[in-house]
Amino acid sequence: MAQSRHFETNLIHAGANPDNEYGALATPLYQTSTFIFETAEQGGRRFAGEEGGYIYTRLGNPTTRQLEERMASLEGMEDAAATATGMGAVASALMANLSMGDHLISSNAVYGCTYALLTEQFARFGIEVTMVDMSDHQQVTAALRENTKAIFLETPVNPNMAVFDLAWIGQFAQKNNLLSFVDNTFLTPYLQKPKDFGIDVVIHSATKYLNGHGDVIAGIICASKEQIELIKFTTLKDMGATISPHDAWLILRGLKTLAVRMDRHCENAMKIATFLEEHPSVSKVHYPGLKSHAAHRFIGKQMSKAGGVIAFELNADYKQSISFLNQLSIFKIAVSLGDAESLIQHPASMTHSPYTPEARALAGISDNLIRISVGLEHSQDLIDDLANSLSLINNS
Ligand code: LCS
Repeated sequence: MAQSRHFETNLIHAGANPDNEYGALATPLYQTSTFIFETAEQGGRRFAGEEGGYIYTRLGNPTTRQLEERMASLEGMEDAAATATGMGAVASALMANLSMGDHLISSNAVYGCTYALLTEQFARFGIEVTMVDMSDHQQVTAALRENTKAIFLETPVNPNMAVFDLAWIGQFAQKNNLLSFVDNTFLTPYLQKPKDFGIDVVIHSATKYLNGHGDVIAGIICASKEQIELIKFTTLKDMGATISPHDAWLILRGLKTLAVRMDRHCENAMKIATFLEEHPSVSKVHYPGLKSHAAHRFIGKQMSKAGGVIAFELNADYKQSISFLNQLSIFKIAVSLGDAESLIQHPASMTHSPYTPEARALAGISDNLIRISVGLEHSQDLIDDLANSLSLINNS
């Protein structure tokens, strides 16, 4: 039934309520590492998979389960697996499906630690990765090999807000029998549902908008029942990036306001992007909500709105860019995104420092690129803060 309800209702109600004999409105928090078996035989049956029921929180927990069912419903997928971190989600999902000798096609612009995982860690395990500009479909096609198993991307890209054509990528993957993975962290299922374009596995850093309050590190993977079972009973079980039930509980609380928060993030971001685009100290603004953005045509088709992250380039050298950050007062200099507080950071020296300078240049991450995560403060206060700091650039 929940499937036919609206997204905003599912944010609050989707997924079975864990045991709730007292009728608590909020999801009960099962802060327990293990579960008591009534008899030794019952323990054996649960381990053998002959009987349902919980065993040990690394393998499953009722509070976590509600988060998984809710997120699966929101992404329109059959099932989900919650993880300790977003990187735990990326690594568990990919490593459950790739083995030594397999080949992966990835976008050349991805979050810095994802880049390190794909280039440094995967190389140690004999998994080959080709990184391409995913807006160039010829490059994607040319990267295909006999041993290509999967394709991975973020859209919009962290940090430079490039957008890729999910319908084309979904079809390309299906035609070539590849498993497709999309990191949907920047938009959340409220603004973009990769499943609608035939994508197989959707990944999130739940640290960001899903939780939304800057107090949790977590991740989630949404996919078919079969795929989630594979991930849960291989990489997640044996490598152990399992979420804490307390973090799952906090994310369930944060999710209830996702739609209202995202609307405000998008509204504020649009005003700030417009302000930045008109400012003489800013040479380029990367925000798909702006008509000037190369992928503006995807708004209203692939993604309903452009989200709350903006990247921009200053007409300034490195020293001036750093001084611009240091002069801000409401914007906090911090990595991460998706919180109530507006955050600002310098990708080349912070989130994307695992890249070599050459790889950064290829991925379009210049040294004067600044990324902001627009928070929920009043937009005028944010614009005033930016205007004040920008006015000091030429004097620094
Ligand atoms: N995927 C994307 C798109 C991300 O932006 C991040 C983290 C991750 C995965 C990993 O998630 P985590 O393990 O941190 O929960 N992005 C960060 C960023 O841009 N600044 O700090 C972390």
